[in-house]
Amino acid sequence: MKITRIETIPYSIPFTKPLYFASGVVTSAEHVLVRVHTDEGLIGTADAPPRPYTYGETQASIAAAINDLFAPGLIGLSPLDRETAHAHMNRTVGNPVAKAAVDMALWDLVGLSLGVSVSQLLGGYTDRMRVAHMIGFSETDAMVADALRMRDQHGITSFKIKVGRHPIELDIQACLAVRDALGPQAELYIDGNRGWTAAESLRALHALDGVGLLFAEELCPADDVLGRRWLVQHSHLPIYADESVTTPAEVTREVLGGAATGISIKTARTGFTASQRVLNLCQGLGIEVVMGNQIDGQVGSLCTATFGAAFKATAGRPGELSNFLDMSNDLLAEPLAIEDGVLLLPQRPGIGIEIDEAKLDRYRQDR
Ligand code: MUC
Ligand code: MG
Repeated sequence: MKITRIETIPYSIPFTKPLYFASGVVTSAEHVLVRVHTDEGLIGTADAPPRPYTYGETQASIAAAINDLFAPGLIGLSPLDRETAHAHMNRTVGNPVAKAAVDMALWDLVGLSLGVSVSQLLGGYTDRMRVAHMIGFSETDAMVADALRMRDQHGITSFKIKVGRHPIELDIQACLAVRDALGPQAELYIDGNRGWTAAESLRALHALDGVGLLFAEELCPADDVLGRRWLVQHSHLPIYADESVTTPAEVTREVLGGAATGISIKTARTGFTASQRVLNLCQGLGIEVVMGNQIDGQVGSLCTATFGAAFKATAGRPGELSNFLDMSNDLLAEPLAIEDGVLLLPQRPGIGIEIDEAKLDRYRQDR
């Protein structure tokens, strides 16, 4: 089987409830659907969500990187030639989301051609993941209402609260209120998206002492090299790295530099191949991981769950899989569902992505 062409389809689906966080806001899913076509008629599919405030990529740059830089070297390869495909793509620096989407679409093709689910190919640990929901910035009452809605409608009991605002008391008040509303059983952790200095972060962690947080994610910028190290040394909570760890090398740098004690794995930026390397690295180093979310729609969330369910270490704690619930529509023919706090993987070959062509036609921006 040979790759014959790659389609990059920009689309836009509005969110019903925008997500606000310290580094930006997402009001509509302006993503790129990536389809890798083959001479046997099989099509590998994945999604690329541009996050300019995190990786510098845009919808247009993702399409250009794939069409102009990657496709010429990928056409003619077999989907099994993944290492060759990566060697070619890695001649271009950066562009993690564009590379990840191609990688996942190739894995999709491998699964489709074998008639096996990619999750089973990767590790096959389980067919489901518990779900953690991300609570974006809002008035405290609205943040509490969001948590209660997710608990009552979807059985979710694990929550990541966005922090990183000024004054820090805004976030402290919100965290206290969410804990108060959900009770002691709920799992809570925070994510600062680099919004605070190291000193502000430590002050907030002390003030949040009674909230019973599990860990804190990316509180200050990756460039605050010594500040991050100081925070890890002084924090009583594990400090997870997210947007500072877009490659296995960056994971090594952050962890060995003493700047992080846990890692968020996002398939949207490391696909399946590099996510596996990140996971193996973390297991070798003896540090914990969480399956993060790049504010994915259903296609991206299915990719996250595909990887997360494949391994004991990633399936062991709830993955961030619920952002799509706040979108007005999506592209899957068979929508994902979260019930009793669990997302079940579809039992289909490949990643299991079946695009509803009518929906794609409605939301695509290139026609
Ligand atoms: C997260 O975990 O940070 C927000 C920005 C981004 O790049 O990812 C999301 C969620
Ligand atoms: Mg994060």
